[in-house]
Amino acid sequence: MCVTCGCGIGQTLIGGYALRQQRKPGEPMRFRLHEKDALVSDVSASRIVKLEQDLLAKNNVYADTNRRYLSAHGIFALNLVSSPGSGKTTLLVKTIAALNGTPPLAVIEGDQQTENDAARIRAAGAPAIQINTGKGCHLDARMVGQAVQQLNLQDDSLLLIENVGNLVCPASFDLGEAHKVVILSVTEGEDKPLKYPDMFRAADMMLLNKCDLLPHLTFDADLAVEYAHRINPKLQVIHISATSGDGMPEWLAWIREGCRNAAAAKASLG
Ligand SMILES: Nc1nc2c(ncn2[C@@H]2O[C@H](COP(=O)(O)OP(=O)(O)OP(=O)(O)O)[C@@H](O)[C@H]2O)c(=O)[nH]1
Ligand SMILES: [Mg+2]
Repeated sequence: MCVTCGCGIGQTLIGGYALRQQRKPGEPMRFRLHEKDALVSDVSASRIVKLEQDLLAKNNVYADTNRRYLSAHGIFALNLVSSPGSGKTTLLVKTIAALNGTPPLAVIEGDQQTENDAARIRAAGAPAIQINTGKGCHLDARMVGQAVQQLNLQDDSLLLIENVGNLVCPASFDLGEAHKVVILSVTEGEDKPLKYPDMFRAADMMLLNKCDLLPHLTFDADLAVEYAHRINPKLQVIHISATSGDGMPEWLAWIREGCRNAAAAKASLG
């Protein structure tokens, strides 16, 4: 269970397979937050904080394992996070076409339901695995670790992870990625960094997407960037349009540099 929001992971499917359970059959779930669950009624606020810390600590162990695996294989991994519909999959499809196989890449798709996005990625020519989180609202490091095993990634490659569309919970979960990339589209309003600061604090890169629509909107791009920098002064920003291609060269250059660095770090390990 996600104690941040109370969502469940019981229905998670990774490439159509159920997420392996850690508890023994018959053993109760350790965390219950819904009111109907008996365990929750006398859970104190401090206990909930403790449960949340335990959950994130456990996630961090899996994330560290993922990170060690990825760095040992020179794989540059990005975790794309945003509201639903900001253009993550469209950007990935355009990125796959533009990179044209160099470096080799694979995609992990996260959604509550449907294989739609994985199908879009496969149609664009890249291997993809879909994680359906059921009632869950974010990917966690254990899910990603299992998906990585199924994907059979190449050394010195790129791994692109599209998280579940949600500007809240994915901020808290390290997946072992090199960077979180937050996508904010210009139809969402300038104030999103102020309203959802955790996500903009956790990210290293912000893609301000759908900039082709700016002439038709009252969206103030400078103000959105100012708000984002108020939350995270180090946040890099690229103005981009997945449909027109504006900003894509800068985005691709950033990816290629990350891949080069990941491969060089692997080589230096011997
Ligand atoms: N005008 C414009 N539309 C875009 C752009 N990028 C994506 N879209 C549109 O935005 C809609 C949502 O795009 P998706 O790529 O499915 O967004 P997503 O973030 O992957 O959505 P979820 O996976 O559901 O969270 C689609 O209709 C896209 O065509 C863009 O740069 N400009
Ligand atoms: Mg998508």
